[in-house]
Amino acid sequence: MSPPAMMYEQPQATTALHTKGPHSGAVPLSGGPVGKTMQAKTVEEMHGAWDSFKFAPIRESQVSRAMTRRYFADLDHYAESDIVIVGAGSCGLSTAYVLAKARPDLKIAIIEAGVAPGGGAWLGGQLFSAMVMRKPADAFLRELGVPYEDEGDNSSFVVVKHAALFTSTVLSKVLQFPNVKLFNATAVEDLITRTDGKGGIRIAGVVTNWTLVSMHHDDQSCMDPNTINAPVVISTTGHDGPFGAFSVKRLVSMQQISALGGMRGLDMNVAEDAIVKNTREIAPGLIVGGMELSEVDGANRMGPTFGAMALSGVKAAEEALKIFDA
Ligand code: 48N
Repeated sequence: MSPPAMMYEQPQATTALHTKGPHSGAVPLSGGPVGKTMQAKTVEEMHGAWDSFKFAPIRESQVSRAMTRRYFADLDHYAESDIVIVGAGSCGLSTAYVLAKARPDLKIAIIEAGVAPGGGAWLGGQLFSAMVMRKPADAFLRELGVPYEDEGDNSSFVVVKHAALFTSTVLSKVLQFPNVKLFNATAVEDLITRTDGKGGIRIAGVVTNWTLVSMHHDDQSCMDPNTINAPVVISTTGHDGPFGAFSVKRLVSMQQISALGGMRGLDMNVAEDAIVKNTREIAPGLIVGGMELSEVDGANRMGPTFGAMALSGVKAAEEALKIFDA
């Protein structure tokens, strides 16, 4: 005979930050008696009480259900998104922040191939920690609340003491928006298209798969992908690399653009202005920003300065809103 199922009420949330999730609530527990749980409302109350410390009891299946219920509910919810952002690097995250703040009514899905979002923005350059942003990108840092050091009134740039401070701050803010879902460790491996009846196409969403699956299509049997429909896709997949410049490369292989311009040599002054100014809709329904743009436009690279990534994200968001407000 199985042990009596015991109802275990989840402890009431102790701060406003902890809200009951969509699938929380009393769940049956079976197995040993529910031990006395430390009723600590604050960390301070735990000091000196370790001898009697005990976590609230749990059943492993509760953990599994807490994760999978939410994940698959999100997959269902975002199967029809308003905007998909491909790539959660500094440009993609900046885009997501501006869009999610401006339009809380829009469903925004971010697809990031890496387990860790952030792209190349965890270090300032060549493993050095500090991140340089040229003015006026300091305005975006103030918008996010990222502290920085100004190199002086006549300086043309500011310095964030660690690149991870910028990236973790924008990532944290983006993840807190209720209308944003980050699907990381997930790759966009194709674009959904519709014909415009005149020999052209409109981008209408993305084709996704677990990144590990995308990387092993050649050595496993066919593993079909998933899809997300969206009228606007913003691609910020960075310059060339294993997954880089994904969408613009796909436009070439779909013969929608003849060839990539190919990223040019490093020229900070030329590169950053061009990337921000030219962030745009390069095919109906597809906006490209950040360093992916350098590959299609043949723009210069800027090296270890990130103001253009942030402001290209601001511009990409504005270009997307133009489409929605049209
Ligand atoms: O950081 P990146 O590579 O791209 P951006 O454009 O956000 O920022 C570029 C910036 O880091 C620089 O390169 C700096 C300024 N240096 C310039 C220079 O001159 O060297 O982020 C792109 C993200 C990454 O996290 C990738 O994992 C992801 O996009 N990604 C994808 N995610 C999903 N599906 C894909 N097909 C895909 N391809 C790339």
